[in-house]
Amino acid sequence: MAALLSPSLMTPARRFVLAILVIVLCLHFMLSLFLNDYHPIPPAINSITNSLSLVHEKNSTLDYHSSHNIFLNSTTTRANATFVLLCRNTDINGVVSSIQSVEDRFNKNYNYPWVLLNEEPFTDEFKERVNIMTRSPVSFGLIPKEHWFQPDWIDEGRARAGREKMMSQGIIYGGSVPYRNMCRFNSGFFFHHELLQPYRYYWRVEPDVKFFCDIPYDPFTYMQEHDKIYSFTIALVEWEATIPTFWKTVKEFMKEYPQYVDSHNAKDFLTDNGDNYNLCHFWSNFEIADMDFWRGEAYQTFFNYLDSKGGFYYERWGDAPVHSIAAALFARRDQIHFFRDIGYRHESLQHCPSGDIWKDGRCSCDPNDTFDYHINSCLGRYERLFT
Ligand SMILES: Nc1nc2c(ncn2[C@@H]2O[C@H](COP(=O)(O)OP(=O)(O)OP(=O)(O)O)[C@@H](O)[C@H]2O)c(=O)[nH]1
Ligand SMILES: [Mg+2]
Repeated sequence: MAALLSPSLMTPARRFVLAILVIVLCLHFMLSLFLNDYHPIPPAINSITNSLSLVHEKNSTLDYHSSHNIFLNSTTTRANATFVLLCRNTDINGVVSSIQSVEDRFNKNYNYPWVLLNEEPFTDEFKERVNIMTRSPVSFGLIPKEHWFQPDWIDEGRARAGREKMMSQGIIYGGSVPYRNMCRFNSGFFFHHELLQPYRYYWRVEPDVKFFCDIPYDPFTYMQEHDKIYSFTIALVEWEATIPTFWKTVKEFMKEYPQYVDSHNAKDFLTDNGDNYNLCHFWSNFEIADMDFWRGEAYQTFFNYLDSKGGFYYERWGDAPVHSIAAALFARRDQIHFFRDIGYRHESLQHCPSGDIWKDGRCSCDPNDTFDYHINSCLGRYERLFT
């Protein structure tokens, strides 16, 4: 530089280049002093460098799974997985709030896609409000009529009598046909939707749910690497009046198809004396699970058997006991997983971790406010399967 500036070497051309350089430098200095949003590097180049550093960061991160004291290199191997959210256009505020919670605590670092499903077309306004919440791809799907509405072979007179009886018992959603459509769809059809065909694992999200803690590893790859097929955060007892003939039907199924019942099953989670149903189930508004299990022969035969009895409409069979009983009977007990480190709330129950998990996860919930060992919780029963 000193040689360049030496007067003997200062030709007019060099003086011109030097003057331009000084002007550019002064301009840059003044702009960065006075303009807050001044970017010397164009944003497009910035975003390329950012994503390069993100890739680098992701590949070099070893994730700590605190509830199991293990390290997982989960970001280098991504799972074939997606979020699934069933909702109506009117659910938009709750949908946006749930997506924000998932993105902030987990998915902003992983960018798993979202699939939203509805039996009516989503409006443009709905789509716009969802799209701005995430950098991940979002697909909006319409549910085929035959996967949603009450089938013609259901005896509507009998179904109406069932609804009226439940209304008189004060059962929540007891008189609702849409609620029954939803339970049947979540039990037997969502994983057949064309938008879900490319995927194996899903994470179910509902409007207005909250994730309390950072999730600094990939639960999908955790499921895959540990051969899990179903996972939960809250386990509880079902309202018996919604499923009066359900367990009887399950027992008939087991008698007719004993080949589907796994020899290392979790039946002890469901029954106290080997015969009764204790009403325990996993709360299915949160699920991370393997759709290949639902698509497999055992579950398909089970769902068709249940459906043929009409209990989704004559009673009010929920997808939670249906999924839970299938996972507990047709899989090995060690293929079900409790995500102790995922702090989660769906009104009006929550699971809040405690101790180091709570601290490391920067959980925003009160660790004393957790359903885990409440009188109506079935977590203790689940844990006893492994002791
Ligand atoms: N598209 C659509 N989605 C529905 C309908 N009914 C329920 N859902 C969705 O199905 C899921 C379960 O329904 P919820 O109403 O939350 O049922 P719940 O969790 O048993 O009861 P809540 O205590 O009301 O949350 C949610 O994701 C809802 O958005 C419906 O008629 N159409
Ligand atoms: Mg709900």
